[in-house]
Amino acid sequence: MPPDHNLDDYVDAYEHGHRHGGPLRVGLGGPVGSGKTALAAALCRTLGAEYDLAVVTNDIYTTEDADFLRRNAVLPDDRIEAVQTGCCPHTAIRDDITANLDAVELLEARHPGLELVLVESGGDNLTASFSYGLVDVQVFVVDVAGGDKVPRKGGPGVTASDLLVVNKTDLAPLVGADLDVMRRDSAVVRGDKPTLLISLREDPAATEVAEWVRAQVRARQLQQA
Ligand SMILES: Nc1nc2c(ncn2[C@@H]2O[C@H](COP(=O)(O)OP(=O)(O)O)[C@@H](O)[C@H]2O)c(=O)[nH]1
Ligand SMILES: [Mg+2]
Repeated sequence: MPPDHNLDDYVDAYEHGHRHGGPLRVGLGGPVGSGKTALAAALCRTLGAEYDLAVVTNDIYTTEDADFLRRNAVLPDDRIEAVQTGCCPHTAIRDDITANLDAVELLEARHPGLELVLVESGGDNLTASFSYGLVDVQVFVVDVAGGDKVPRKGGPGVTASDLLVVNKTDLAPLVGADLDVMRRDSAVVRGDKPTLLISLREDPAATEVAEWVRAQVRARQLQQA
């Protein structure tokens, strides 16, 4: 448990983190526009036939991300739940996670064999991170268009997430971002924790991220065996 989490997180993690059975819950966080919904869609396409899978989306005032996933038919409608936060998106994934827990539990009740739930944050800034009472592991998605200084600037999403994804590498030449700098700075601030530089435009299957998710599912299943 990261040291910067508050007491409520400890209580939540105790109540929910030590759940027996139930799906692996993966948080997808990161700034607006970095590619969280595109990544959720990619993971559904790649892993949807492999795992019993569902998604929770968070939007501030709309259900746009859930609508996008439904329109693109990446999963059946009854496997996609939208939470309308009506407030700062990070509050709903960190401080008052009730609406998100309700959505996850609804999906679990509807699909008793559920193995994997993706929870996409509404997107905020570099400070947004999930409560470990809500998710088991979290992926933080930034993009190359934000500039190659982003990993160096840190923030809990960049430094403490279980996986950092730097998306839109196809745009690097257009925005003058140096991928080697982003790779090196990420390694400095993240230590041993993994970083993947990807382009969902070039690899719509999100192959490497899907492989990381598979490893997390395996780890959870072993833990519970
Ligand atoms: N060029 C490029 N655009 C991308 C890539 N991934 C996502 N996008 C686009 O970036 C925009 C924002 O993506 P979205 O998934 O909605 O971001 P979110 O706000 O983090 O959920 C959309 O127009 C996507 O099509 C990528 O790898 N390369
Ligand atoms: Mg989105």
